Amino acid sequence: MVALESTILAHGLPPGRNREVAGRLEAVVRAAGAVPATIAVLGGVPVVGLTSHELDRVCDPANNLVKLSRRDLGPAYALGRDGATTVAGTAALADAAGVHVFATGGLGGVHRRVPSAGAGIHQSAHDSWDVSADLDVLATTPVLVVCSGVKSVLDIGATLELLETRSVPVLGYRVDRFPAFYLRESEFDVPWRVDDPKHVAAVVAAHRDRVPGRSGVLLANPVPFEFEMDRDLHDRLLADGLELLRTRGVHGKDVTPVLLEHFHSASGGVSLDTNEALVMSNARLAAEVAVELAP
Ligand code: PSU
Ligand code: MN
Repeated sequence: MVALESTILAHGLPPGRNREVAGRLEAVVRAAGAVPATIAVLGGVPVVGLTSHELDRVCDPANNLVKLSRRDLGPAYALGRDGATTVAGTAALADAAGVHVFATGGLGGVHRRVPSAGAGIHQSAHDSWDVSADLDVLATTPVLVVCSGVKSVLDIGATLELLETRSVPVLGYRVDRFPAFYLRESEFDVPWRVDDPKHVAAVVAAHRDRVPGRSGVLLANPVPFEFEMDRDLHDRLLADGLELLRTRGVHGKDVTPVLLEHFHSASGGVSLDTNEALVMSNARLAAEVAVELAP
């Protein structure tokens, strides 16, 4: 089985497109011989393996789904809410349901410096404490997360340092450099390179069965060549996006959705094609590994 998250659907992609991608993700997992399970909370009940009807509900903006990290699950259950689970929320529910392979777009991480109101004063995660719970969940939950690295809107170096501190193995799929979501490469090397799903499965099994602790594994799969964003366009959008956060005073759980929406609208949809291509590629690879891991 392959778990799929719902925040990317409800808060990461625009209405309409989100439902198409949801269907295509499930299809690509099935085509590779695995069973997809998209995860969300509906009416206060965690659902692992949404039906087509339930996917419609998650993707319809009229339903105003809450973004649910792991810490938000209890309140959402008790208050009977509909919510889309982030990597952190999804990984926790997948593990509880016995699903240990999970595909997403980009993992959350340590946020980077945002110039703040006072000239010359900078705010980084060091001051804001904005570090995604995705990292903590990956450090404590035995799931394989397949993603295209972390979003380039984050401090990639700091995120990799934290993954090392928390004992999460980081694998690059057929690459030597850690990918940066919209871009195939960041300036950072991957600690380990693997070149086929069999080897990924072997690493996951060894980590799970022979290494003490309960951390997950991160498999970084770069966006397919033909869908990588132009680096200059990317850098421009990022600079404008960070400025937007500052002028609008965006913080907390809204940072990631606002930045992604800025990329999508300011690039005239180019970043959407990139985002869809990378998450599809991750779902396919996750399914290939899940098949190798199946007894
Ligand atoms: N990858 C995507 N689109 C997304 C996300 C990841 O291609 O919308 C979401 C994931 O759900 C991830 C979340 O867990 O962004 C990170 O949010 P935050 O930085 O608030 O933890
Ligand atoms: Mn955050």
